[in-house]
Amino acid sequence: MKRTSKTMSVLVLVFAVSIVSLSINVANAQAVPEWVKNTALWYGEGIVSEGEFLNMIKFLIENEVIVIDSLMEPVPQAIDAQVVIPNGNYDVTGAGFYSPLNLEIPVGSTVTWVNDDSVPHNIQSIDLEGKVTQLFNSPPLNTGDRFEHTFDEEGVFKYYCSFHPWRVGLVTVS
Ligand SMILES: [Cu+2]
Repeated sequence: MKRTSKTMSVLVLVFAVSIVSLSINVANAQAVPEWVKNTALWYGEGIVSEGEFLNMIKFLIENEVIVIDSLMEPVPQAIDAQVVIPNGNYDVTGAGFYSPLNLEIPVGSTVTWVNDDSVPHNIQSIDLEGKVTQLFNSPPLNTGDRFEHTFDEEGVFKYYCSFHPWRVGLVTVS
């Protein structure tokens, strides 16, 4: 049982390394020394310690058999995010702010606005002075309707509802 779990962790580690590195040096891969192969085998069999196994991985990285080129600049992962137009959003005296009021997302992410209010709203992009821009402009959204926009550039983007212009929200893309 112990042996099986150790073999599994070897597989998981090797898999993780190959995801991170993206580039195993194929030319150098021919030159993997016997002791490295034996260390991997013996670690799987529980003969050598985890420290020795990790030293072997370190050796492969230091000798550029495994080339790690994606650790320095992690690529931001685009996500699917949502902004809710809550019930009571239309009411200027209420607290029905967009939720979240300032959505922070990685570049390339898609935002979906959902109207959970009892009356129609729209989503119009505006500049910092409050003037409508053409970046995204939804049709009127009835209760339950959705509108989405993908943010391909970094920046701070404002929007409002032209029916209820006191409702202003932000999307911060980085
Ligand atoms: Cu509105």
